Amino acid sequence: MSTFCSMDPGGCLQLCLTEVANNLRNPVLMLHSADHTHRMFIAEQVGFVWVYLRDGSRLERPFLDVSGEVMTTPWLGDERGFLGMAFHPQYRHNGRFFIYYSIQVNSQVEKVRISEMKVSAYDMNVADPYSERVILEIEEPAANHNGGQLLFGLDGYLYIFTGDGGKAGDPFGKYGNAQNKSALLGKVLRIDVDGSDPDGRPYRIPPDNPFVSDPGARPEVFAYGVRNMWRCSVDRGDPVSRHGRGRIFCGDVGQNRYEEVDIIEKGGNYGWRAKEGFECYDLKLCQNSSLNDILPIFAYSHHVGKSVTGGFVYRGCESPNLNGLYIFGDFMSGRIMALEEEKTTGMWKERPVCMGDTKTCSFPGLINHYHKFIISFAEDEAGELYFLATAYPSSSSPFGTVFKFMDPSRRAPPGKCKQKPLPVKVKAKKIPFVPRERKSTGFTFTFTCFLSPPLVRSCSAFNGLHTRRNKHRRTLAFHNITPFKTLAFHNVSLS
Ligand SMILES: [Ca+2]
Ligand SMILES: [Ca+2]
Repeated sequence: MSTFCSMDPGGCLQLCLTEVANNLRNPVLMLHSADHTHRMFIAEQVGFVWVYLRDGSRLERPFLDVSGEVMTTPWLGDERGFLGMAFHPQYRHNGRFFIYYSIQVNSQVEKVRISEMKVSAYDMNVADPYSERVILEIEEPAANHNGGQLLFGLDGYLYIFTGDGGKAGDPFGKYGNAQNKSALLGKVLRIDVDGSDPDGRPYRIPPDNPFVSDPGARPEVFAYGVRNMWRCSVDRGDPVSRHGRGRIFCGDVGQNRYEEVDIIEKGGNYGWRAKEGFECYDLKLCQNSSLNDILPIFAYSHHVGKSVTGGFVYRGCESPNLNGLYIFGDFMSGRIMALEEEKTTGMWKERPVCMGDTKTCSFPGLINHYHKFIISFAEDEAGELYFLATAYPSSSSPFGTVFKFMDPSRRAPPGKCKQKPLPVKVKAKKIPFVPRERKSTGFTFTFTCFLSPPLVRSCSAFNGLHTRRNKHRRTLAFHNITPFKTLAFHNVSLS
């Protein structure tokens, strides 16, 4: 505790923010390509990926446009769409990257598709639209819980995080998808995308996958008992001791009572639907002595938030006091949280964080407020931490903003965090970044819905845009809209 000086009387670690991108429609992820260009790639749920340069500008031409293939709707909390992307660890040399998105086949069957694509041979800021190679498709029995995380582990393998298929309580099959190792849903999958398989699969099974010799299991399964992991990340490790390097952290969205954070282990059973957080969900499965599940490193109740968004362990340079903290949030409550590891026991404890007050965040460019719906977290090539949030969670509403974390209590010495990015050859028009968030004033972005139960009739995101008096007006009444958890469809329009 003593290393943190910027504490308020309540004992929380005060953070400030800077706004780095805006006008985004449900930005689901932001990635760097690890090719020393320090570009950022931001994906919108509708199926666009945009390139952002170091100077903050965005290229007018998208890196990728698969909006014609992607299945999604503007409905609040629709969990279908463009959901995941990962650059190959050797992207700099081979230009390969992977995407994860929802599709609809014959206007009926819904699936998630994982594909490989390549960058254009002529423009480093554009994907080759004809390069798509489908790696895997999985049928989705319901519109929600479509997973969507892709990442490469330090082992060079591609990890795919699927949801349990959807509805509530993992109802499919005898005991649900998540505990069924012959189903690809409700899993962490691990595949080798370098080279094709003798059996004709477009990928290989890593020989040490945990269930390769289990005839009742799919060989792709790396871990199971997953409900709907939404955002996972690989820990870069402590910059000096390398402690923690390679660990994969995930937020697994809960059902009715608890949200959780997990560290993924090979062959691990993460408990769902036997357990939700530390508690039993399905009593019969939970009391089965063979369950042998891995408990979360942290869980919080629905009094705190209702849909976890997994984050990152901070390993950047600019805010040295954040090193080792796992920073994550909640989509529904807008809460940002942090966990700290007790090195001797390996236990994780919550470290209270809050937005700094106006004085703390008074430095030019800093703000201390953000949009409520936290969709994703991200890190840049240098390891600095960001989150993506929107004021209005519809894939057609451009109220998504990217915020960067800054710890005002201790900054790295001048010059220490200087980067030497490789040049980026730009062929498209650059659109300069124009911040929209106001300077810190204590004003918080508010989101109001006009409710005419049970349907939300109209919602208004207002930041001075407009307000309206209405006796049905309620602020932040979202009990029947639980995006990334249990889907409820509503007719919603911006008023
Ligand atoms: Ca689904
Ligand atoms: Ca669990």
